[in-house]
Amino acid sequence: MQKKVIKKVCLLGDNAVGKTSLIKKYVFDTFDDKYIATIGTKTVKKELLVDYFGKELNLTLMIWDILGQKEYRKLQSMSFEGTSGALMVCDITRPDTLSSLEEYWLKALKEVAGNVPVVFLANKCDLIDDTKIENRAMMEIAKKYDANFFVTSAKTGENVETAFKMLGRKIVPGTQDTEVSIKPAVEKISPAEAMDNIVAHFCENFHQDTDYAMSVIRKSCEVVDLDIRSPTVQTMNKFIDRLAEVESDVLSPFETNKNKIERKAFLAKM
Ligand code: G3D
Ligand code: MG
Repeated sequence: MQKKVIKKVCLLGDNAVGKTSLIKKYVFDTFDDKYIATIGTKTVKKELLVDYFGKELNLTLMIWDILGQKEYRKLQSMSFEGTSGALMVCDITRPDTLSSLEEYWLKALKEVAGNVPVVFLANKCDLIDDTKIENRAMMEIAKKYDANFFVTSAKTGENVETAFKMLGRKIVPGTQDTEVSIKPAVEKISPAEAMDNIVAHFCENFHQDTDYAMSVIRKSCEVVDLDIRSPTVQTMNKFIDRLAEVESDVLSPFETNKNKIERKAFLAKM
């Protein structure tokens, strides 16, 4: 039987960089030359096939189109909840939209969703004469966040499908390039931050019901005698092992192990 997975992804970036247009092109294969104001958030579904251990995996992307105006921070944060990855979009004709990805969007995403894979897009590459962002600048930022970047055009369709597919591959365990962090590797985190990341990672992967996931967290803390106010490496290690035990009942051995490794990676950042 073909394995099926549903994942939520977001497109982030300043107003008018082309987020809505990219989604329209990818999902409906159309492009409007007129401005399509995004009101609130909208979700569209797209199924794709990704390679999973040499087999085809049916991945359904729930694609969230998010309002780019920075004043709408609360609405944006609500939309980031439970996202498995994001396309970070800038407009190749406006350099400020690239700096904004690092200064605003990546931070906002991480606050809510933790370390999730991202792919950078320099959109509107059909506007060759107005290009103001060099490939080198895109390469630098992508390298810093251990991610890929693509030059795209929602108008011509260039690299649009490739970019979405790449994100799909990154968010599915067992496919290439899954070990991606949106945090620069050099940055250190506190034990509390590590714990926060571990808990968020568990909630995101274990169960759609956060309350239920949190009850498992509380119980697991008790079992391994972990004091949430002063977690130590030893207790957090035991805690992660305990979470893996719980997860092994519902997830495959591969996914259980992958989650365990990703959670232990947070400890390594301390
Ligand atoms: P947003 O959802 O990020 O806010 P939109 O952006 O998708 O609404 O696009 C904003 C404007 O950029 C629209 O044009 C849209 O047609 C244009 N656009 C989006 N992607 C591309 C692209 O790849 N190439 C070109 N040439 N234009 C693009 P207007 O003119 O209405 O502002
Ligand atoms: Mg829009």
